[in-house]
Amino acid sequence: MRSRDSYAEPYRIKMIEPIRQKDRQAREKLIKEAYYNLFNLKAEDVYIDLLTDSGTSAMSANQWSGMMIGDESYAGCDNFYNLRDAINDIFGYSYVVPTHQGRAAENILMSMFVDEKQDVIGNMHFDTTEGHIRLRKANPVNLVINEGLDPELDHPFKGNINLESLEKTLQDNGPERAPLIIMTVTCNSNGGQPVSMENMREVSVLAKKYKRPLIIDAARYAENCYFIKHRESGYADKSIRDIAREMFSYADGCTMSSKKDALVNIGGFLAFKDNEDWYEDAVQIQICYEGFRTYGGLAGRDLEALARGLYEGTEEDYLEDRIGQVYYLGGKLTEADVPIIKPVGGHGVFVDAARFLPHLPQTKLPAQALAVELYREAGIRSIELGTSTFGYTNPETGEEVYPPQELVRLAIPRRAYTDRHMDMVAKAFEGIAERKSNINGLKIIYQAKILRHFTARYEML
Ligand code: P70
Repeated sequence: MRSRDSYAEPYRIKMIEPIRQKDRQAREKLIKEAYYNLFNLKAEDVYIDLLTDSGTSAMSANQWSGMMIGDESYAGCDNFYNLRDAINDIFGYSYVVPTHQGRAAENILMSMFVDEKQDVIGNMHFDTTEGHIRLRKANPVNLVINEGLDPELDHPFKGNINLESLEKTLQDNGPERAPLIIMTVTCNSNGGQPVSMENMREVSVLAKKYKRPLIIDAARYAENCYFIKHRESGYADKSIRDIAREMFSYADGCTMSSKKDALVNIGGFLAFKDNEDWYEDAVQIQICYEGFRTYGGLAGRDLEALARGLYEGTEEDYLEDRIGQVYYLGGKLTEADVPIIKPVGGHGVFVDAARFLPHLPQTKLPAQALAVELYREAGIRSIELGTSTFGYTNPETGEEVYPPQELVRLAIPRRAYTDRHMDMVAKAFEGIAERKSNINGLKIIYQAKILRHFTARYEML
């Protein structure tokens, strides 16, 4: 990776959106009224919004001009064919099912393959994927390598799946128990950590041996390809596009939330390499939930922005600047002694709240407490990836199940903020560090049965 001070952003800014920081008193009031759930805040009350990198990117002039040639025909619009050609070109997949966003593609996929009591194996499913698996009364099984769960360990591919555990699970659970393998690239839940090409290749060997479909969750595939190029031997001289082509050749299909690496504000798709029967099955469900096969819940203009964004997302100078900015923030936080997951991932910096607030046990929701403090300190919005998001109450025993990590994710939107915004984030952490022993934690006072973190209410302890 080139040093960040040897180049500047490979774009200039033509349109801006004002943001303002409310004063501390106002922030205290607003977060209290939001029941300490950052999802409940109005965007205008947020100064720097690192809630998600999903759908928050700045589109290019090229994408905006594409929006003007949206063909809004119900059936067979031009833009669908442009999208299909782009996916065919970049991923090598022939059958494309557009959806309104990634989770809709997951819904179609799970409806096709997953039944009650089955195990859906993956490196580490993201929360919406887990939600869809649980909605079908099946179990998400995460088999990421042990190194992937050690926040302090520097390992180049912490998103890899443990191949021995994978083979054992496939052996023990016949196809009727474990219908599907999903590889999430990069692996969001443990810090935007990449999967190596070697690991993907070996997973595909096992998938073929045990005759299970292998599907890639491609939300951040381009960032994953960037890491392969820079960390895996034999790929330094290959283009991101060549690397992507190879990676997707190992799988049978993919789901994609296009709101990430395809640089659009809305959109997703499900694609299959060559299985026409799967495609026709998927279209049946798509028509019920999303729309006709050539638009799938998106306007023609959205399909066009997506087709163009897919190409832009694989450009080398864009990716270098994008990941360079994430590393810039990671470096600033490390200088400030804030414990973060190492190495820094592709789409954000993940702060280890358990180590930052060691006096708070998991029952006091340290990661949610830190996310709240970041808003109180500087109006910065982040997201908790800890007990609120991944813990749950076991419906059979009523017991609280705790996840292995307590993280606060600072997800960086693409092409939207400058390094000076990142400086402000690091400064906010310095402010919190000075008074962190006074942070007492939170408790949940309301929760939904599934994906509770979106709507939970909290009380300060
Ligand atoms: C995020 C968002 C979405 C996602 C993902 C992977 C690897 C599928 C999806 C679903 C979701 C989010 C979470 C909390 C707050 C805001 C947004 N990830 N697979 O930020 O895609 O959102 O398009 O339905 O990361 O990581 P979609």
